[in-house]
Amino acid sequence: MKKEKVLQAYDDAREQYAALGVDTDTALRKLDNITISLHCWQTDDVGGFETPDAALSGGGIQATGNYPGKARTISQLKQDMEKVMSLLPGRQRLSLHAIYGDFGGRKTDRDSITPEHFQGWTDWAKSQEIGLDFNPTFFSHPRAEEGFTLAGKNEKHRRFWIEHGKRCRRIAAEMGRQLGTPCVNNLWIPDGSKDIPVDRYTHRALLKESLDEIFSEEFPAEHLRDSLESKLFGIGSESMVVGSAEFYMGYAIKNNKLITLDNGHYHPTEQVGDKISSLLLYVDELMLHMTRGVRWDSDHVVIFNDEIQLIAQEIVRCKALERVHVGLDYFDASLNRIGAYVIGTRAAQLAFLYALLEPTETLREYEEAGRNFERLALMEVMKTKPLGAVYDYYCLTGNVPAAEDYIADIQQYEKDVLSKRI
Ligand code: RNT
Ligand code: ZN
Repeated sequence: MKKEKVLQAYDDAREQYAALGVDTDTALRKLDNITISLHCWQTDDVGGFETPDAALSGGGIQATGNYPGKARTISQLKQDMEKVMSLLPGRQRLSLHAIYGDFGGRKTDRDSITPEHFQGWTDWAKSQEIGLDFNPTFFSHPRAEEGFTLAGKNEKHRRFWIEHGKRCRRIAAEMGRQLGTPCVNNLWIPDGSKDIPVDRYTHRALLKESLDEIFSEEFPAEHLRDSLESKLFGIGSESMVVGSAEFYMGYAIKNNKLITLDNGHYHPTEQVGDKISSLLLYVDELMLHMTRGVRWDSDHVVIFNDEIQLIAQEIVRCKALERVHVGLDYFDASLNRIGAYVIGTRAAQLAFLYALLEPTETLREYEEAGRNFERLALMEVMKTKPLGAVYDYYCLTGNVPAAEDYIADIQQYEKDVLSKRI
């Protein structure tokens, strides 16, 4: 897009929003403070680097597709993330899973990982001037094959996973310490059962006990934040998931932990955006896993849809941007993976920009005066205001391609880099 065209369109957009009492420059300044945590696992379909040909397995989640070009080494993953970030305005972080360590070709089981296995990542993050987040990996492992980890009745396996959980917190805290920005360590376990269980209580009691033990070691909040991610069902855990919404909500409120809201983890008509104002009254901070479920928790690429709009709107309306860690979570192996990141991150940014460009005060006044027609009308009018022109200008000032221009960059990267990986 021509620079003059972008500037011209922005001038016009600024005027249109100003007429409604919305300052686009202020909105863009606020947007620029939102750091999006990019999940590393879209680069390689949640494979990780424990073994040369590791693949996602046995965790109640599934990546489908076989588009060529996935990252097969740590340096390929870094190269891909650098490409992604070069096409995004604003700031990002990287969220790593424990299986993405640098194990130097040596068999390193989950109960023996240490901060040294991630020092290369921390050094890289320093060089990129980005922060890191972390996730213990409780799936794709023989000790998870029975469908249970921290909530399982097999005591040997449970002890193994508790040790993994403890080590991950040490790794995350060390990343946060070295990088000077707290590392969110997000805990999700696949534990659950395919068919109707009769003893849900013991599994949940075991999970509580395991978490108490994992969290018994204290770390400064400037280094580490612990977050807990619930789920409704998974593949092979259709009848019961131990770590349900109620379970973690209770645990987090009682133990001062964060809640991760993954919008693929609820009933399809439930709106995660609606949960934010309630949770903010009881927990200090939230983490988001922005995703797109299609019929089930299918982890499609995030797009600018109603669901993520409401999530962003509610965070902005609650004035809670400082209390929410924004992250992405999807893994679609059927399209260019670099493109998947850029689409999804831009969609998340658009959702926040859309929320920041809302004439919230006017809408609130209508609401309090019972002017329901006016409230709905203005909300509808906002949908066709020139949001894209404001976002294009944001891209321009961030020195990244605006609008459709990034498509050609990704095609070129596919030609030069990704296609040579096969
Ligand atoms: C699974 C959870 C979890 C995973 C990642 C890979 O349903 O959403 O966040 O997607 O840990
Ligand atoms: Zn998730």
